[in-house]
Amino acid sequence: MVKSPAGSNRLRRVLLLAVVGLGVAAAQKWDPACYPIRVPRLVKPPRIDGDLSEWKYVAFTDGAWDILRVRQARWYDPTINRLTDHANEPPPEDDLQARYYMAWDDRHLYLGAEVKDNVNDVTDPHHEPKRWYFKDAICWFVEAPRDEIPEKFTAGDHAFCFVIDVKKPPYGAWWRHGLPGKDYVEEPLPKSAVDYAIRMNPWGRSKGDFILEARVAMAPTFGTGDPKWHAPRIGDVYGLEIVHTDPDGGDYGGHLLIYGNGDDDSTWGRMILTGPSQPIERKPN
Ligand SMILES: [Ca+2]
Ligand SMILES: [Ca+2]
Ligand SMILES: [Ca+2]
Ligand SMILES: [Ca+2]
Repeated sequence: MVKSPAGSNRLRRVLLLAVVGLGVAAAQKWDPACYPIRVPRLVKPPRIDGDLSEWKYVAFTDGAWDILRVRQARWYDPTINRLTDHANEPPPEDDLQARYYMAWDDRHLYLGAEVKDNVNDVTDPHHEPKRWYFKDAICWFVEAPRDEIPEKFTAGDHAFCFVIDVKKPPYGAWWRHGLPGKDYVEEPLPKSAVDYAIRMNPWGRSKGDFILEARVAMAPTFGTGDPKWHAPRIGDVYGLEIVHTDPDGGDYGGHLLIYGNGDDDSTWGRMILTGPSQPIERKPN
């Protein structure tokens, strides 16, 4: 079939727009290699008591996150990164804002968060132990070690999820992970492998605010997954995504996804275990 000149011009325009569109999409694609997450080794193990002050200044953090900052991130997808509106909501930055901290030593991964939240919500009308994402929770998704293969909770993928419930129910520290030959294993983190503390309203500002301080033993968790995992050493590369859920009275509610796009571990950030870091130095003037 011979196309008319008008038809072929139209076709050229459509093709050109498609190519430009693909170019924009490619330019905006999230490349975890562009944002290395350097997690320092701690010289002195912290006390797990809901106060991060003894280690937060020598840990990894990249400052405060809220939906406005996440919206500018390359991995942002409005269908999964969201806040909810149940009327009478505060401004978006007061609905959920958090600083996350991470560090490691020979045995443990240390996880911390300082969070401003308007409502503490840990009730779920259809509760199941594995439904941390229907409650206020922070979950660190870690692939240990990182590889370039897209996988969803196969052996080597781990999610350490903390429900912000001061009653610390049996599902309060949850472990979604993969075992060789078995994906999406859901179970509580073994008590012997985890220690955590939650302090509510630490700044006298909002009853929804909290500090979470946790440590997870690596050998009994990472050691069950990818056979390539070994005891942590400086230079090891893991995958990392943080998922922070915030229903605030709704059902499936707010989600901040940091450093990744969901369960596909090839979208997770590149986390590098480094040697100890020094606190920020402040000059006399
Ligand atoms: Ca502490
Ligand atoms: Ca909130
Ligand atoms: Ca992978
Ligand atoms: Ca909340």
